[in-house]
Amino acid sequence: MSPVIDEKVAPIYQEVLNRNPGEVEFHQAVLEVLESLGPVLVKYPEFAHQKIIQRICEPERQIIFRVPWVDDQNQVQINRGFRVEFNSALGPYKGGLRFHPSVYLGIVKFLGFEQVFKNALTGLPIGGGKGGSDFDPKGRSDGEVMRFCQSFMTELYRHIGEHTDVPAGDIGVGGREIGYLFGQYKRITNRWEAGVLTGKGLSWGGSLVRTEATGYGAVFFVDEMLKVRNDSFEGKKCVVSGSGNVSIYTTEKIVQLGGKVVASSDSNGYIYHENGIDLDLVKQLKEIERRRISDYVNYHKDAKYVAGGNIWEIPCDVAMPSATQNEINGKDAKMLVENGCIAVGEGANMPTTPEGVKIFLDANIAYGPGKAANAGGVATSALEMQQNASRDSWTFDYTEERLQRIMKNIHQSCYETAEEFGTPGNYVNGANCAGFIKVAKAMVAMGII
Ligand code: NDP
Ligand code: 2IT
Repeated sequence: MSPVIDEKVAPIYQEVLNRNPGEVEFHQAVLEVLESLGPVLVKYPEFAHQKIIQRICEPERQIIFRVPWVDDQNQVQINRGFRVEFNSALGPYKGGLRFHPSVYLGIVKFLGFEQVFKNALTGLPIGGGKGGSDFDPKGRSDGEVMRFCQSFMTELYRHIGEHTDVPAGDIGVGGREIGYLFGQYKRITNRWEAGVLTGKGLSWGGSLVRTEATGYGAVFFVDEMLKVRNDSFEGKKCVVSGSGNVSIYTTEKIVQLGGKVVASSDSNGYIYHENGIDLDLVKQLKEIERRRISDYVNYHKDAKYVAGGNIWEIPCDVAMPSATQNEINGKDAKMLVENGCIAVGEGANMPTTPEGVKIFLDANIAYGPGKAANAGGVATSALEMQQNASRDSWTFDYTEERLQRIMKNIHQSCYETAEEFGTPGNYVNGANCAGFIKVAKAMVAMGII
């Protein structure tokens, strides 16, 4: 059954539209959550009296700042930096930084809003926030990226801290950027404060499994959904979009669980390799040499590259969108379902449009929304914070086991909550209601703040 917004909630959504004009991705993320909440207000009338939904939709703090830097041609460049500290009911603000030319307030707010519920679902003590910049790292030298990161942190440092706000990576922000950001924070504050950022290098406070965590976690989540249907990854043909951090480690774990990944992409096109993607090559091209996915076919003559192609045209059993928001539209979703796709697990944040979500739900396939399926990344960030706080570091196997247990628990809580509110099998409702209730109860306990 496709969702309809409850009459008590509809005016709240209207108010969000009025107060945040033009922020279409934020509107989309809010509507998706609000559509699930009608039955929650019936069970918890105090949430309405306390105006919890209205308060949750308004970020606690939004910071927008100038980021000036000098490029390799000695030209002054100016970017815009953002940090939206959305909700700290459950812990310090926690969420990634995105460096991509499309970044503006509406993107940062949609990501920050979703992060609040995602982080609640992990069961760990983290609030929600997100940040980033319209800086485009593509084609920039290491020196340019370093100078940009230093300028960005020269403003950001005053707003963050291990007990206040703990940023990490997202699109365009990986280990290299976290290193430059941490170095500048340390220099400005004269504090070696490991817990201020996550995704750090392994020799200076980072956690094993953080690099792999989002992809591995998303596959663990889909595996749980498949188990409910007495199925598994064994022998499944899978399509994983993107070729960045999330995509690479999603592919790695699918193969470990007996599946085959036949396609990979970037914003220019996709590659199709019937025999299964050569992941070592993708890692070399993307993680080390920072090249385009099109170069893959120079090394594998039996693979094909489709410039500007739509990866969702490829028939598959399991689809795992792992690139960006709204990468699967209604037409793509219809195609996937018609081609026999039985499960979709979102490694990316909000990769499916509302029309697409409706098609997946109506088709009754196993559909795991991003805020549940990709929570393994931020959960492992919280494990990194735990290790930092106790000045300890855990083994790979122990950390991965913790991640797998967290993903199992998230799946179970979404599954049971969907049932409790009368929509069995609907992980969208399950994730939205379970995450919301956890944050809402903490907000009620803390009074009107
Ligand atoms: P990366 O920067 O490592 O990789 C991003 C990948 O997605 C690249 O292949 C990129 O292609 C592609 N992509 C990015 N933007 C677009 C676009 N506008 N159109 C088409 N393709 C695009 O980022 P991550 O792998 O870290 O992030 C991928 C997704 O996962 C994002 O939605 C992110 O929010 C989400 N996520 C990430 C987590 C993490 O821990 N890193 C945790 C949870 C969710 P190109 O190189 O051509 O731009
Ligand atoms: O969207 C996400 O959950 C992330 N980009 C990871 C955030 C984090 O703090 O690890």
